[in-house]
Amino acid sequence: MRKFILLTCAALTLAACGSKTEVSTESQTDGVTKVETKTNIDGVKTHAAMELTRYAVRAALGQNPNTAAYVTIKNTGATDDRLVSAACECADKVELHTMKMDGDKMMMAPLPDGVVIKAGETIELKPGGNHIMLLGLKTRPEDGQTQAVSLTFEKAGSVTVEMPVSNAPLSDHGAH
Ligand SMILES: [Cu+2]
Repeated sequence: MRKFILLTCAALTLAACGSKTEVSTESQTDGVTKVETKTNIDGVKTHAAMELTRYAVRAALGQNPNTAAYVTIKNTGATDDRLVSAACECADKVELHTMKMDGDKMMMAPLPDGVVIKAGETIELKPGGNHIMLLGLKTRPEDGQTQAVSLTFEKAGSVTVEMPVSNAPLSDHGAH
């Protein structure tokens, strides 16, 4: 019996060694939003961090049920990461999209695996390129307002950004 108890204790001790701590923080000042997550799994430390700038939502146009959002993301952490998804209370569905040629036409295409951002790298979601697609608008973002949009990264965690809404986001005058 005594032997059995000792074994149980040994198992518990091992389980306690398999430790994981995770600390996430986010901050937003002057058009710069930061999110970072530090994890320590069994002594292996990961520091994932993103800096978000140049974000904007295109104002809903006429009867168009959809619109788009844009952001520049710099991976300031020590690990490669991935923008997995985005979300907005304003829309039924939010997708990450890219633009690609279909014959001689530029078409949008979903990015189901999200967008990889290597450590130190910066990606731009911008008019004419990769973007956040807000589908089936439930509320219609208007020029001059702000709209909360959430981004989720595989390692850095989730962050909600108050994005300015504009008829010409990032001073681009072309239509989405
Ligand atoms: Cu799109």
